[in-house]
Amino acid sequence: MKSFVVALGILAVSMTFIGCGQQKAPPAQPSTGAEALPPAAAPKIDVAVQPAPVAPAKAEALPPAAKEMVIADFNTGGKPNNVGGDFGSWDKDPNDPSQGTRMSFNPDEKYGKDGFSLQLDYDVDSPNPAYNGFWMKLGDIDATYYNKLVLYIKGDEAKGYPQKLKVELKNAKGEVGKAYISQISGTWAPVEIKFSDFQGIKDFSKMTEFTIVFEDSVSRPKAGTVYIDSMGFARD
Ligand SMILES: [Ca+2]
Repeated sequence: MKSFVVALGILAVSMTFIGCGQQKAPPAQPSTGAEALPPAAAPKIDVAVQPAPVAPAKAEALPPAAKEMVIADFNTGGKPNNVGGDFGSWDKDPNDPSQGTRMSFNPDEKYGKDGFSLQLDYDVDSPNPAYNGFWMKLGDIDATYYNKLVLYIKGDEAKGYPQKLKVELKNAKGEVGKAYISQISGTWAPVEIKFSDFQGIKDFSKMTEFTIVFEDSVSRPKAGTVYIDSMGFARD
C-alpha cells in the first residue's frame, strides 16, 4: 500500500512537470511572418492633377473705386511721385546751353495748403530747333476706369508763362497721345483733358509715362515759368 502511494505521488509530480512544460512552450508563431508579407502599397496621390478648390467669386467684395487717382502732388518735395514713379526734366539737346527746362519744388506757389508744387523754368529761345520739358513715370497703372487727365496749373506773372503747352500720355504698347493745354493763367486753375481728346493713343490699360513739352513753335514767351500740382486721372 505504501509503495502505491509513493508511485501515485511520483506520477502526480511528473504530470505537473509535463503540464508546466506544455504551458512554457513558446507559441508557434513564425517570427518573420510580418516581414515576409509584401509592404503595403501607399496610396498614390498625384498633386499635380488634384486642382485646389476654387473659392466662389464674391461680387460684393469689391469696394467702389475712387473717382480720382492722384499720381503726383509733389508734397514730399522730392521723388518719387505718389505711385512710386521717377520724374525729371529733359532737353532735346543737352549740349545746347541756350535751351532747357529746370525742375524744382516750390513751397510758396502750390495748390492746396501743404507741401510743394512742381516748378518748371523753361527756355526754348535758341538759334537751334528747341523743345524740352518734364517727364514722369506712371508705374504701368491701369487707367481704364478713368476717362480724363486732371492737373492744376499756374503761370508766373513776373517771369512770364506760355499761353500753350503740350502734354503727352504714353502706354506700354508705345502709343503716344498728345493734347494741348491752352487755358493757362496767372492763378491756379484746374485742367481736365478727356482721354478721347488725346490724339494717338487708344489703350489706357498700362500707362507708362506723362510728359510736358515746351516747344519753340508755340511757347510765347520763349522763356518763363509754370507751376504744376495735383496731377492724376479722374472719371466723370
Ligand atoms: Ca502739391
